[in-house]
Amino acid sequence: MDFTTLKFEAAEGIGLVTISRPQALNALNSKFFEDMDALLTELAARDDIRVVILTGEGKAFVAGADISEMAHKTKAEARKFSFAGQKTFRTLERLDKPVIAAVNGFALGGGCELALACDIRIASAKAKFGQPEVNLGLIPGYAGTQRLPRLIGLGHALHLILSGEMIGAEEALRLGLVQKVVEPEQLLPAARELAAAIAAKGPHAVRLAKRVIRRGLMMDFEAGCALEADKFGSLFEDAEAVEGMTAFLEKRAPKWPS
Ligand code: CO8
Repeated sequence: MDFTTLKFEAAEGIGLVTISRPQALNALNSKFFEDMDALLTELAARDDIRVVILTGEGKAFVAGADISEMAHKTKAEARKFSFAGQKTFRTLERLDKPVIAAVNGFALGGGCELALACDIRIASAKAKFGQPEVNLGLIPGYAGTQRLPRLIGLGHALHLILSGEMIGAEEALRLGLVQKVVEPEQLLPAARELAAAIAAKGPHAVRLAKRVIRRGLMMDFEAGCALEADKFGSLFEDAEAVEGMTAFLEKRAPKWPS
């Protein structure tokens, strides 16, 4: 597929998506959402891809929504733009394969929100995070107000969103906004290593674990536990779990059924 704002390659079960508009610090414009929607449709259909890595080209992961495109919108257009972006990020979040954000630089505004919609975030020591919308007289519009407090807690989310403060990778790690910080040259190797480790696990189990965690978070505790028990049980009709447990008992590595 041919994209203007994205580069995409796939090998050994891992899809690497690079947001590529470095002249504008990968700011998210309408074309990005068009490209991303098409890529997500392809990723959902690709059984050969088990894990996806998302990163940015140049010195930014994504420096936010494209302010030059956003500045002249009417109320109705801005609302539509916000909904459309939320829908794309929700599709990304619901993708039936884990997505690792490899945050190489600025992850601001919509860029931080994009990282939040991924499943796991690894940051370069040079990465910077923030929700600077209040500096522009705005609030987050791609569900940052909803995902950030769920990830790092109410107090830290209010602090970041109300102050617009930019924080470094180590502080993001301390807050639980990212799961790991590595030297810049180690970012893609570390993301690939994690992706390969996940890709080597039982594919059905990985898909279900993500689904149960994500759906469970939207439910009350009892309903989430019921969902877990139901999916746990369903795995026992699955050749994959039979192979996984048999391999353990036979002291050998599992060979997952295709
Ligand atoms: N939109 C458009 N262009 C951008 C953006 C952006 N978000 N960020 C950077 N650029 C452009 C700059 O204008 C500049 O272009 P040019 O070379 O043509 O002047 C180029 O990228 C390089 O940027 P800088 O020269 O500013 O680079 P610096 O290293 O000096 O600064 C910063 C880097 C600190 C990241 C700085 O560029 C900056 O502050 N950028 C804006 C960050 C920001 O405010 N982001 C939040 C945007 S609002 C948002 O994301 C809301 C999301 C919800 C939308 C909901 C739909 C309605």
